[in-house]
Amino acid sequence: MHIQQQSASPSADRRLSVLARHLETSSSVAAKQWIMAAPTSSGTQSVFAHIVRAPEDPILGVTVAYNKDTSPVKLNLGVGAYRTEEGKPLVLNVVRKAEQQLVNDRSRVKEYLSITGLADFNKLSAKLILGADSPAIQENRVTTVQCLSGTGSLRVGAEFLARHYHQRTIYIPQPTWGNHPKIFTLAGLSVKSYRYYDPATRGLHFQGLLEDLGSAPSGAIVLLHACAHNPTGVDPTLDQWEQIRRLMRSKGLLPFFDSAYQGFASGSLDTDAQSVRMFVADGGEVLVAQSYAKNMGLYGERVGALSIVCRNADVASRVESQLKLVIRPMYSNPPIHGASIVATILKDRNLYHEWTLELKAMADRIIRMRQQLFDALRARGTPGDWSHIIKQIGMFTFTGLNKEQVAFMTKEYHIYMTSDGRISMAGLSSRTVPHLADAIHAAVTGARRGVTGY
Ligand code: PLA
Repeated sequence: MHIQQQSASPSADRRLSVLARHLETSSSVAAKQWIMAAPTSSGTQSVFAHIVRAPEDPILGVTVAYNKDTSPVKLNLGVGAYRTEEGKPLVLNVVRKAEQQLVNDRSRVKEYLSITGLADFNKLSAKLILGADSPAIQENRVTTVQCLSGTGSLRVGAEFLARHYHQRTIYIPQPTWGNHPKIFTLAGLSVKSYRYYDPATRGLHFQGLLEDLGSAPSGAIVLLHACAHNPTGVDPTLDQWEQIRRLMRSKGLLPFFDSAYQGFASGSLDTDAQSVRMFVADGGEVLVAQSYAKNMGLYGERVGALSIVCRNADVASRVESQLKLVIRPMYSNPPIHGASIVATILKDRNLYHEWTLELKAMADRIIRMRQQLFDALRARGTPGDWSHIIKQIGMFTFTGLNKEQVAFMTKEYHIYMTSDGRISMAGLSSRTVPHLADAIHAAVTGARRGVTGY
């Protein structure tokens, strides 16, 4: 109706007929079908009839498949989401307490936040990642905006860079989190990769990394995982970080840190922020995307922050003014609830302390799962060196299992994981380790399934 009304105007008619002529002269059948299905025709076919079904997301699609499986022994080790020993999602006690405080406070209202989000949350988030005594914060040269978790923070940072930074190429590690290339490409950056993981050693391809960054064009952006590299679980040592920093600064490469697991790798918030702090300490410019999905268990609340550390306060405030122009047409302003939970916890000494204990308990449970899985494979005499399971860090083990072996484990054992052989250690428990070890053993030895359930 709306379109018919529009086409009543002579100029709209002209545009439509030009378009129709253009399509008619092209030999494409699809184009002719498009005309047939135009809203002015009386046909009953959907205007979306040409749309092809998209594949499921490689990570989130694993959960879709898992949900359809009716087996009582099914196990979801796909998405990185923390589970308790009982296999249940966990809401931190400290989060419950903060939420209770928020609910009890009748003075709280539901007004819009500003475009940049909750001011307290932003200040406290910058302190959390850069350190309470960070000179960059004291000198007011950090601008922080509240964003929609880690993904949203990466996207806002990428949109800003595509619009305002002179070099539009970003280097991402090979491999990396599957959403990185999509986020950066859609923001308008050109994505290249640098060598990161060496399947032969199941460790860092440090030489390759230095060579690739060494030959990147001056000023290029480099995506770095602050800690707990996803999917490999392989992080540079502090000494290697220092070499990466020197190389990047000497070539004027711009670091963009993705910090999705602060506190989850080592159990310490400060230890896991060392890589970022090293780059900020040299006075150079840095972007950091933070997520509270994992370390505060706020997955669905979508709480995160983007900080841009600039050379001086004046640049930082101009950068912030432009970040607002990026955010406003995307989602106007961020949601209030999750950021209020985080701010409540971060600004209260007792709640903060309680949080660090709960975080450490989650990290420790993941580390225990590594040891148990390693021991279980050793006990079964599973061929291969599985020491990478205990050497890798963070939420995931990059097992080295191939696509066929993963498909076998899903079909025969109802174990769901991403096809690159990544397993979420946080989804395991002492109860399910034997089942997983049986499945890996069978996949590796090519044996048929002999065990039922666990
Ligand atoms: N960056 C990295 C390196 C991640 O692994 C993830 C999440 C994010 C950013 C984004 O998280 P957020 O937007 O929820 O804050 N990766 C998960 C989930 C845990 C996912 O794929 O969305 C994963 O299973 O890899």
